[in-house]
Order: sequence, then structure tokens, then C-alpha cells
Amino acid sequence: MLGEAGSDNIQGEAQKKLDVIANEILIQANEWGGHLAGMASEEVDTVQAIPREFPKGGYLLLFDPLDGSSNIDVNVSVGTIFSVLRCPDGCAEPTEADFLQPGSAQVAAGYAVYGPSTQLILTVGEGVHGFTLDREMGSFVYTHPFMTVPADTQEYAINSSNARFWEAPIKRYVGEMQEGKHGPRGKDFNMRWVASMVADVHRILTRGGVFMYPIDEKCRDRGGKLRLMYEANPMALLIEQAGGAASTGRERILDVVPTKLHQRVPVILGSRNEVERAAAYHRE
Ligand code: AHM
Ligand code: MG
Repeated sequence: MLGEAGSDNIQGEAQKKLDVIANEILIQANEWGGHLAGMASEEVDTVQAIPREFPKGGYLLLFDPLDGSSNIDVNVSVGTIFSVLRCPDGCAEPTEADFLQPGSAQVAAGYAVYGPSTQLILTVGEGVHGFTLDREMGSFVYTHPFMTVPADTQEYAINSSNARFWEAPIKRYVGEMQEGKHGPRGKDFNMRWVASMVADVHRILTRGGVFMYPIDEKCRDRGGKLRLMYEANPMALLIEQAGGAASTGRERILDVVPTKLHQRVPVILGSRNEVERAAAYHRE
């Protein structure tokens, strides 16, 4: 199941990369339940309709079926991110326009992280709650009630190979952290970068930190690297519900009014005081 798609297996079926398989599993698991009016996925260009034979409901589901794809072949943690919106009134056949709601309109958001254990982290707007898969029982056990992100941290996450492409405020913010105890911050910082947003955000929900994928010269034309509707928005809701903050550097992520389903956005999220500091540097 690893490696590139494009080859055939022994039954003559096309072999698919794990992220294509994850996409198919999510669609099949959610299309028949009667809760959804439509779906949208990172792996599908347009809106995914509910097949005619199934009942329809009032919600829209958006997901990144397998986030952190570059980690699949090297067997490092990946995850599934999802966001739930209400379908506007009378939307029997939802179009892309029906999905273009700001993150503040989400009614639920969460992710599953496939690490040493499989955990499901969920918010329905009343805090953040974590469930751990018990493989013997075949069900998720409620193990992490009301997860919180501390306001301060000494740990940050950014792909610093992009440092030369960053804008001045991020260069300053990260540079000051790297100067450690003898710099303006007066303390040493630790750094982590899994390159799976799910795993990096999960660490922040567990022990705090600040995660950044800012806009840089390489991704400026696309508006950023991470996708607003099924990466940034669900993570921003989780982080805010846990007491943290989530910003593009220039505005609250949950306030961004989307214009495209696969829109990208700069992301700075995690411990509140750090996100506020990075945003303040952008304002200066
Ligand atoms: P993907 O949805 O194609 O997996 O891309 C998103 C991922 C995030 O999980 C992660 O934070 C980022 O891309 C890593 O990017 P980079 O390889 O540039 O460090
Ligand atoms: Mg992704």
C-alpha cells in the first residue's frame, strides 16, 4: 500500500497510495449514514455528492483523509483531519458555495492521529476531548477529557529549511527564540517538526507549543501551504477550544472568509501568548 499509485496488483486492480485508499474509506463510511448533505476532500477537486440511493442530512463534512503524506513511506505518524459545517437552508444538492463558510461556523472538528496509539481528538464547541482506540474492544475509550494548551511555552515547530523565504516578522520571531537565554526572550526554546500537522498539533494539545507554516516566497502565489477548510480551520477550532490561539499572522484563522474550497492560508497556532507575540510582530 506504500509508494506511488499507478501500478496494477495481482487481481488487475489499480494499486493506490494510502491517501487515495483513506479517501475512499472515508467517503464510503460517511455517505450512507443520513447525516450529510455533501462532502469535500483534499483528494477530490470538486464537491462530493451523496449518492441518490442514500438518505441526506443537514451537515457538510470536509476532510484531509491522510495528512502528512510525506511520512507514509517512512512510517512516521500521519492522521485524518475533519471539519463539520451546517448545510445552509434548502441545500439539497450542495455546491462549492455552500461550503465556503468561515471556520467560526464549524459545528464540530477533530482529527485521528495514527501514532504509537490511535487517538481521536474531537470538539463540538464545548472543550476538546481525546479518545484512545482499544484494539481488543474495537472501540474508542474516553481517555483525555478537556485537553488544554498552556498560555506559555518553550517549544516551537516550523520547517526552518524555509527560513530564507520567510517574511521579516517570522524571521524576527523565530530568530529571537533561537537566541535563547541570552537573547531578548531570556529563555531557551526547544524545536520539533514532524511534518505531519496532526502529530505536531497533537503534541501542542498535550504539552503546549507553537506551530507555524507561515507564508513565504515559495508559497506566496498559492496563499500559503496548508489548506484552510480541512487543515487550518479544524485545527484552529480545536486549539481555541483548548485555550490556545490560531492566526494567519494578520487575522484570526476562524474569521477568514473562504473564496475557494481548496484555499490555502498561513498558519500560526498554539500557546496563546506566543501566537499573540507573532501576530504583534506582523502588525509592527
Ligand atoms: P499534505 O496534506 O499533503 O500531507 O501536506 C500537509 C503537511 C502538513 O501535515 C505538514 O505540517 C506540512 O505539510 C509539512 O510540510 P513540509 O514538508 O514543507 O515541512
Ligand atoms: Mg494535509
